[in-house]
Amino acid sequence: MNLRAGMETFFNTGIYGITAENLSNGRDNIEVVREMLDGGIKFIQYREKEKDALSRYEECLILRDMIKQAGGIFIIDDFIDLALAVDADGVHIGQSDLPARTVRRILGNDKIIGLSTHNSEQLEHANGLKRYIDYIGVGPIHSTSTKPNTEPVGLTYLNYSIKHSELPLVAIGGIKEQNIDEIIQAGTKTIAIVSDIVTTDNIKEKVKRLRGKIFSHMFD
Ligand code: TZP
Ligand code: MG
Repeated sequence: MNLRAGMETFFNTGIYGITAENLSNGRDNIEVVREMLDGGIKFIQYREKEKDALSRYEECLILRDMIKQAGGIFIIDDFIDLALAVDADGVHIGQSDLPARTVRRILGNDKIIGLSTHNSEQLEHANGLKRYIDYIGVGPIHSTSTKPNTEPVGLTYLNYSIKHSELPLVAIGGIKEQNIDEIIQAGTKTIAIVSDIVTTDNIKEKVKRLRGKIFSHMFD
């Protein structure tokens, strides 16, 4: 299957899981991702800004095999070289990273590229980059200590992006089991959650409950 063309099937299955070992209550990323996969998450992003390159590489080799075996998709935040080195399925980039077109040139045509957006101008720009990118991030919806010093964009921008995005989108930022309903009701099909998942004792059950909420809305 062509990964980019088939991405939406995976993408629209609810929860987009993201690692944060420093929030994982002593568990390593391998253990946390295992639980995420067991709970049914198909899209996993490796986000580790503080570790050294070798630790990231060794960990991602293991994660790549685990995620592949579970039939999931493995995205790396920020590090294009790492994504190529471990043959991940794609990368997620921000507004201050290399231009999407350049990242596409480096990665070739088969890898998935996601781009964070924070306002309507960036969304319009992302629509113009459709040839190069595969999905956009929309957020932070609410302020969050997982990514401090960023302005929340609220439901206003989420609603705007649902209406105007020509690409699949994932909502992110301060989304938790207690406030996920409004995000689902806005029409979001894919929701990224970091702290509310990785800090939880029973990640597998948490993920199942979160996915259940999205699915039950789909069949309302
Ligand atoms: N980008 C925008 S908000 C965010 C990222 C990576 C962090 C979201 O973390 P949490 O804990 O789900 O609020
Ligand atoms: Mg980034």
